[in-house]
Amino acid sequence: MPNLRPLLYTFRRCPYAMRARMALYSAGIQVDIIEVALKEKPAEMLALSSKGTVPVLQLKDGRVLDESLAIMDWALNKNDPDHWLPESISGAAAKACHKLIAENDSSFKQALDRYKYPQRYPNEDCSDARDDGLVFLNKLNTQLISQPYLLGETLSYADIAIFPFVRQFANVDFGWFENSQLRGLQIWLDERVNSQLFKAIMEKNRTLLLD
Ligand SMILES: N[C@@H](CCC(=O)N[C@@H](CS)C(=O)NCC(=O)O)C(=O)O
Repeated sequence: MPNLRPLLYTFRRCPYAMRARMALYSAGIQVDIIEVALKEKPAEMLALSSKGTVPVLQLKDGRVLDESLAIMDWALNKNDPDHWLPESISGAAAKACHKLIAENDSSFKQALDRYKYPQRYPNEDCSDARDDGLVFLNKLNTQLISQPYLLGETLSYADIAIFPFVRQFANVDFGWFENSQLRGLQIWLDERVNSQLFKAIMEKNRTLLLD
């Protein structure tokens, strides 16, 4: 039987799932939510996407999106009331956006994992992980000193896709982050984390993203 609404498999604290939930929320797309225990993934989710990562979105027509950026793109291409899609700014902004997210999702995420969970890498020396991550944070901070958002004067796809990862990094040792020289980044992160949008998508015990 077809779903009445798209079905989102998510994990509340996963930064990839957060970016997907924010885009769905902004687009005003109602979805049914299944909160997944990563240690015990539902067979139904694995049947849709065998790679076993969240988020996974099953559309009403049965199509499956199992990459967070694909979910963001799908939602915002349906409805982008706040003009998050970088293409709505300029071609150059779109290029800068995708480059920044690619760096976030590769080298920064690698540093984040080693900083946050060094025990998962028993054969690696993770003592430089924070400094490795700082390279990306410094880059973001430089941009955020001269402008309020990563791509300029307005909140965009890049801010939404990246800040959940910066939040995780900052929370590993928040005292260190607060005392760092990353002033632009601190203000930006604080605003994002305290936004109504973020609070809404982090609410517990939701069965639906929007009612
Ligand atoms: N490239 C994927 C990555 C998603 C991902 O790695 N999610 C993590 C949770 S934050 C996950 O599901 N990991 C599988 C596991 O821990 O078993 C995306 O953008 O959606």
